[in-house]
Amino acid sequence: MMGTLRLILADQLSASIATLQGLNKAKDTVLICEVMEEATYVPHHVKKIAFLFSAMRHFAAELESKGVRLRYVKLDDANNTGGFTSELKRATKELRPDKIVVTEPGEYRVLSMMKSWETALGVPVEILPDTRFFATHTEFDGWAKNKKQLRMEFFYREMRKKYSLLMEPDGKPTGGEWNYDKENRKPPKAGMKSPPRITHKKSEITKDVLKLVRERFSHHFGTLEPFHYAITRDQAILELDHFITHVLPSFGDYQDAMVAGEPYLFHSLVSSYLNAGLLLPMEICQKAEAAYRQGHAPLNAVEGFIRQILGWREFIRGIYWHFMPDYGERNGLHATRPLPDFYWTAQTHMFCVAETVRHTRDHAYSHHIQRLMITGNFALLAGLDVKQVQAWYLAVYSDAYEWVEMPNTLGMALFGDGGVVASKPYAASGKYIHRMSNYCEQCKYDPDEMTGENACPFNALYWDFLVRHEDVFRGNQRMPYVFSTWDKFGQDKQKAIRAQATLTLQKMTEGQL
Ligand code: FAD
Ligand code: DLZ
Ligand code: SF4
Repeated sequence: MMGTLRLILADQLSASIATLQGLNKAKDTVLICEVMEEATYVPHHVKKIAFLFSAMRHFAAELESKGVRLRYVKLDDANNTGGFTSELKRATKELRPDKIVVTEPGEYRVLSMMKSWETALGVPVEILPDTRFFATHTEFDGWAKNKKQLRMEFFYREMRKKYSLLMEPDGKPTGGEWNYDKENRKPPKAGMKSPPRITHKKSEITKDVLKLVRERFSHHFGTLEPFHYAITRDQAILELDHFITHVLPSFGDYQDAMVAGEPYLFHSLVSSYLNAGLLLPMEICQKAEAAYRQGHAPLNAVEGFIRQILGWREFIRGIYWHFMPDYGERNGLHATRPLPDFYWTAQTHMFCVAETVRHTRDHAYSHHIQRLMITGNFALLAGLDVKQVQAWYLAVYSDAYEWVEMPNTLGMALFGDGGVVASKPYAASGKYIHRMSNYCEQCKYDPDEMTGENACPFNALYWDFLVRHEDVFRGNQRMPYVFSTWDKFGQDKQKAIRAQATLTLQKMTEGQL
């Protein structure tokens, strides 16, 4: 062969991916490979592996049906060498391409690998920008330059203007405000349920993949079946349209609510499809905006939803690439306590944590507030090791790749990046969880108790965390009343709270929490 070898990764399954631009069907070959190294660098949830392998196989089949020459390497192919570099080496030897083309990856680890290929393989390697995002690296770096603080809200406004999303002809934001977040914090109503979600008929490809994953990854975390994921772009679009019509109108109001037995509530579930490339960010935002313009969904819901994708998702990506590789080594609050087993087993009396881990285990999903204010908040308050916590988040969610997982975990949830992503820690006691969920009703612990056998562990841990890091937080302008409340407790109460926190951490270590 004398053409180009074009490598597509599992999170690059878009027809518009830069790798496929300028493809010569007569000469070029597209390489897609299922490799053990990627499936195990963290022990990914079985549903995540099944979703990606099935989506990869379907994407390859679509390309083939359009006459593209494909080299698809299955995980159990006899000659599979198990890694990107070794698979490229094998392909290069057999196909003798003039050059290799690839789109930049979503992880620094893989980018370093890519940068070594030209030397390792002796073939020119072209690494193209990932054009599926709203902001380029240069654009984000330019925005971030010379700013003392990077705030998502201001970056988001730039993106709104640039892409004319929810903007009026006079240059003002639709409705007059940029952000309707204060309307998006309603606690759940009694008996609240998520509208039913779409499931898809399983293809033979998916059945084969499920069998493979059952055989090869049964020791990984998670429940494989029932398996409801969309694995093609058409199926993902069906889910998106269903969300826009039936779920989006309530997305805003109950964005922060949590309900036992309801992993999805009014969330979109698009992250796995978006991050893998089955859906594109612009089409999602445009469909949401159209729902508002046609009177199907209120502005607080649509603005809130668009802000997640146009604002948060892009901001998070910008942060990752702007601060890597140094970012990955940060541990601003020196958090080093080992991750307790209940993050994997759900064996804890804390109902909120057990329920979030159960949702995660069964669906490779939990929604943002569960990730941030339950498992994330506990890890923050207990001072759990930042690397272990990040590895957990990277493994257990079907939408997790380091570019998006790391700033969310290290920066937003663990306040471990020195305050880049968050200007104050998302630390909360049982009171917040009690207000925003129905979890406490089913819990052994009492959210109103600070000390004693039945006290909610989050309560004493919350104060202990703040006091442990008093040097960092006492002067924080965004936490004016916190320390004055602590000061008013008086010495006896303060001592009792700290003793309770010590006991709680000891119980955690002993598996008794
Ligand atoms: P919705 O609530 O319906 O939101 C719509 C979309 O907005 C999401 O699909 C997502 O693409 C985007 N979005 C919303 N919030 C964020 C955010 N903070 N950062 C980036 N995009 C956002 N998201 C991931 O995609 N991958 C991860 O690995 C990931 N890890 C996280 C770890 C922690 C500790 C926390 C607190 C958040 C994490 N998030 C991650 C962000 C967010 O929780 C998920 O994007 C969201 O829960 C996905 O569900 P959904 O599609 O139903 O989202
Ligand atoms: C997450 C993942 C998994 C589980 N398996 C593969 C795979 O077999 N082949 C592949 O191309 N990509 C896989 N991925 C996604 C890669 O790890 C992903 O491209 C990086 O995480 C982002 O750079
Ligand atoms: Fe969680 Fe505390 Fe409520 Fe139990 S009482 S569910 S531990 S917040």
